[in-house]
Amino acid sequence: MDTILVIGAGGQIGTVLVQALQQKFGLNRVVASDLKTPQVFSGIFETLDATKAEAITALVRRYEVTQIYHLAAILSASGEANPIRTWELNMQTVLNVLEVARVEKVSKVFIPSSIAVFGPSANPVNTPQQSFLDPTTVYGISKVAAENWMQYYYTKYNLDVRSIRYPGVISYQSMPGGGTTDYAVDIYHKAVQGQDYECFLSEDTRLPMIYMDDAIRATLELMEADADQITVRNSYNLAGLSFTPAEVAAAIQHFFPTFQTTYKPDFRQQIANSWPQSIDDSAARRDWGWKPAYDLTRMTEDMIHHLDHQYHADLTQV
Ligand code: NAD
Ligand code: AKB
Repeated sequence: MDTILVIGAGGQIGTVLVQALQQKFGLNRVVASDLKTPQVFSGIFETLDATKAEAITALVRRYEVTQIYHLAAILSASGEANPIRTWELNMQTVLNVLEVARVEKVSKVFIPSSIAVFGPSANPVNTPQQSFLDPTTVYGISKVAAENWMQYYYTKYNLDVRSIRYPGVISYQSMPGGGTTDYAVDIYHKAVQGQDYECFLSEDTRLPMIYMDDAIRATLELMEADADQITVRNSYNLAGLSFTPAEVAAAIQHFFPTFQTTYKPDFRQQIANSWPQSIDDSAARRDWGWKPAYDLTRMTEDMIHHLDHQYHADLTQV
């Protein structure tokens, strides 16, 4: 029976992934951990600073952990405010997780990468799995280094470490934590609250995105795949959908015809300009059968449905 440790469980992806893992493995088989202690939580939660390897080891031993999902990181936009701290946190936590997993014989590890590994040298349209990686952010640099460390631990120690280069993740369940793609969540919240939106990217900035349901399903499918199906051991390209701010605003206007978006690009525009517009994920499709389920229309319907319910329910409680 597997026991799962999730590190960075309180973040945008962790909040949703923990629930999916609890459903799959059982409430008592998932140990959620984060620097921040949640106010309300169902299941096992442990406060953990993943920069401390001995603290990870203690949890792995106490709960006899067999799988680790390591989600703690500082993302692209926040990372530029403090590059050295971002490098130190992103690298130290990844190295700690890999080394603890090796020493403690953890059977599977998941560490996400990002489309942020790509930079100006990669072909921006249908960006291939194998591209020259010259990221412009410290976040992207740390993800490229993490990918190389994952490949190293697999090749040298046969550690079963798996990874996905997530596009920007869009969710109603949790808020994003300091990325360049965050606008694509914020815009829905504003629309559902009856407010207009000022976007920090230009209207024609096309970026790869993915709906949270697809991102979680991809993660679980990759982790369930037989080890001999996994031919990419640094990180798999993954595509969900691609759109511009103007396109998502138009999709929202279908539900809220008076909704207006204005555009005031800031420093995040340069980051977005260095990233792909769309992703070639043929290796993930071939190796473990990846196929996204959500397009822009279906995602918009689902986001608005859930956010409407959240805000409506909040209002009735006031
Ligand atoms: P997030 O910023 O929302 O959450 C990160 C969590 O890590 C936070 O809850 C934070 O408290 C925790 N954390 C920070 N430092 C820690 C430490 N020292 N020890 C333990 N926990 C610590 O991030 P997210 O959006 O959920 O992303 C999760 C992972 O997925 C990251 O590796 C990120 O790079 C990757 N990713 C996310 C996206 C996206 O759009 N959300 C896209 C590509 C890749
Ligand atoms: C960010 O914008 O930094 C993240 C990512 C794509 O890695 N959402």
